[in-house]
Amino acid sequence: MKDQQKTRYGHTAKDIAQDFAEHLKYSQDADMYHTTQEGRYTALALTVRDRIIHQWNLSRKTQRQQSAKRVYYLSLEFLMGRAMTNNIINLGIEGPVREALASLGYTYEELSEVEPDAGLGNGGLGRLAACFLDSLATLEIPAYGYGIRYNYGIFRQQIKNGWQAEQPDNWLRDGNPWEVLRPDVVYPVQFGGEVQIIRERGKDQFKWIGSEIVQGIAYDTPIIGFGCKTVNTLRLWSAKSPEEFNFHEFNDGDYTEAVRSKISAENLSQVLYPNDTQYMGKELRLKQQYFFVACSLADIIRRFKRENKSWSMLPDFAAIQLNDTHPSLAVPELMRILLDEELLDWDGAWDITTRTLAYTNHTLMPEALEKWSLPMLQKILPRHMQIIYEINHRFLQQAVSYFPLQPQMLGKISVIEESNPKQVRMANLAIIGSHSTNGVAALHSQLLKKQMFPQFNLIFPDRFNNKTNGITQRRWLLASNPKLADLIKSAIGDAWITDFSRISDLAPFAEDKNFLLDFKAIKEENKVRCAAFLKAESGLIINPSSFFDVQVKRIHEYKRQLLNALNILIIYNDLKNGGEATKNMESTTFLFGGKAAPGYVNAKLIIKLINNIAKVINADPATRDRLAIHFMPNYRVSMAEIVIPATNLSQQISTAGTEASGTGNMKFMCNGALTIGTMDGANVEIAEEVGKENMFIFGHTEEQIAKLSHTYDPFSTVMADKEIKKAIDLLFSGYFNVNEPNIFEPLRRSLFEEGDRYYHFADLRMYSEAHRTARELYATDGMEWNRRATLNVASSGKFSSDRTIAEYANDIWNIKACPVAKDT
Ligand code: DL6
Repeated sequence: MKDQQKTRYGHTAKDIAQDFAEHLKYSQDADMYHTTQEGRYTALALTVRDRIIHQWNLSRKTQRQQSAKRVYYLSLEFLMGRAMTNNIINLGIEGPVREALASLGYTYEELSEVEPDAGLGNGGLGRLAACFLDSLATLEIPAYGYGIRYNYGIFRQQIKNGWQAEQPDNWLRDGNPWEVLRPDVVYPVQFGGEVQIIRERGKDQFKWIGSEIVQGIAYDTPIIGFGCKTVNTLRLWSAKSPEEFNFHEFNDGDYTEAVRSKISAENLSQVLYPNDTQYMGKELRLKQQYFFVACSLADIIRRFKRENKSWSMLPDFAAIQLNDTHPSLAVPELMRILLDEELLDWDGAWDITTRTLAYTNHTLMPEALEKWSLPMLQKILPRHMQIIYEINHRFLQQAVSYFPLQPQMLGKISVIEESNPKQVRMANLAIIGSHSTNGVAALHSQLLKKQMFPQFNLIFPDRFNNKTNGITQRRWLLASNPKLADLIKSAIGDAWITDFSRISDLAPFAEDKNFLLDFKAIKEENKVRCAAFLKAESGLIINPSSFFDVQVKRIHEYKRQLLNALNILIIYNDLKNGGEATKNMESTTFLFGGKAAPGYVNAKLIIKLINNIAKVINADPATRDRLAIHFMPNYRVSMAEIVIPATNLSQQISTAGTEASGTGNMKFMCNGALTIGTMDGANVEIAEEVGKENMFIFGHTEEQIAKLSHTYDPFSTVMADKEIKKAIDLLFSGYFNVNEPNIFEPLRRSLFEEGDRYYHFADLRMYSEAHRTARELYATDGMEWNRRATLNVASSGKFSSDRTIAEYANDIWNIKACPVAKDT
């Protein structure tokens, strides 16, 4: 190895220190007068990146030389969080990096905290995509993530007078050392215009002539496998105007108009839409979807063409997974490429398309199902609309035989909804145009077949399958809870880092008193770390020795933060009355965190309600030492990494049948929190793994809710329970909003007049009792609490995204590992 290379490859502290100093000087031009923490962070990031680049190169070369099949994960969201710690851990250089920094007078922690989160996602769906990338690389599966390089990720949340205020997330302001611009990977994407019929190679062919062109340019981020040499790629598209200016307009003196069209093109990748469960029929969003689908497919096809194989072999080289319906324009786009550009016939093109694409559904909320106004889709993508009509026509012809006497069924499964204006149903298109539709937890996948898409399940019984979600134990345990990870390593070794089923070896330690004492001490240290973080970040004063009861996730009525708040009022009333239910309650801190979609009025009001309750209760001398409530502003991946390891009780309390899976529930479990939860989403499988006796399960099941829906009356339910009534009376008495009369009226209306869609009152009594059981166990038998917490960790093996990805690889993608050799 040449000397110059050696610094860049070397993994010793000396090599790293030398490279860091060089980057500080030559990449950052830092000297004694110009030196900032940002500069030092960037120098360290570049030093780490240097140690990735070569292996990245080699990974591409290996996969290419072996003509490997690749997975393409198309997702509008990748909620990556910070890269540095994860990369350092996956490269296995944490020790030398720490030593190198220490030798220069810096700490690893201070520099890693400078990195902004890459918040290119809303919540579970985007974070799942990020965990999947980590697992794909670790399992040595050749893979690309494809998405959009938003200039602004999910908004920064501030709390002003209790209300959520949204601030732009300018995460690229100081540059992004992890990404590499690929100016040679650029594709034109067209919109609008018209479809012409032209005669080509003796046939009439459709040709789409767009009226607007935008270019997609690639930015690549390396994704490093742990304990192997594979480095995969996250390729994000940025929109650029094809010309700097419209010179015609510029020369005519209309400078503003010339700049406007450039800006309009580049608007496409400006900002992530901040909604998770409510689709928005916005034209810009539709254009974003087509933009990233068109660039990604063009890139995939270019790579396939290098293989010089017949088109029918595309599914042997490419498996394209659609992360929700956001990329479902891939169906007509791949058809368009095969029909109009490659001149295949319909049947051949359709066979290739359906064998290449697969679709994951992530929601049971009907309002989250994407539908595009047909006239808008027609205007922006006229050729795609023709293809969608044809797909639908052929599908309905085939479907008619399944419903001989029920023509109304065809209306349900049609891609076109006959409303005014007509709508294009993207989930129907994704199911019809792919070979696999999966849900993300067993219950969810059952409900997809039974409730959401029963007719499709009848027609395509083999298409529906389940892939229970998972999370990467490397970020969510090894990196974020280093002390617990060390304790686990000292007990059972480190095989669990790449084979999480091995975490079950920990189970016997649940009976080992010394282990439990260490386990408890680590939780306490994590609580101290968390309290210090929240104080420094938001000025929150938290008692680190209190019981940490945490609900962190997007704010949504179905997730029932309101149920949690109502139970807090029951506790508060009981404490004030010296009641039995709180007699031996430990001092408890309820922590909430999560963002509300900016246009979601009730979700924003729930944040305000929590903050108002917190303000009043935290100031009440009668309860102050026993009960505290805090809303942690700006919940994000890097905050989760500190809060989750500190949690005692994890709140997973959605109405049964509403949460597709949840993944926070898994992160808490493997960090030794106990769960209070409903039989919803992946909670059901968590209960199967650890046993209900090691959780606090409550509430109606999905089937019970379905039955109850015919008779449920929130008003009489409340009236029948004195404690609940008292809590409700307090809530709507103005006690928490003395100077803000009636602000919570919309919540009252939704709970009573609008029928309490999420059954808060049906479950509140059971919830309150389950919570009391949890509190009492914690207060009276700490050892038993820690025993159960340890069993939770030991039972979390199923919830690794490595397991999920292995199942996708076997059952859907038919893909194998392609190991990359270590460079010599
Ligand atoms: O599959 C990841 C994640 C699930 O764990 C959550 O239960 C689910 O709510 C979330 N879905 C979304 C909604 N997106 N859409 N459409 O974020 O997916």
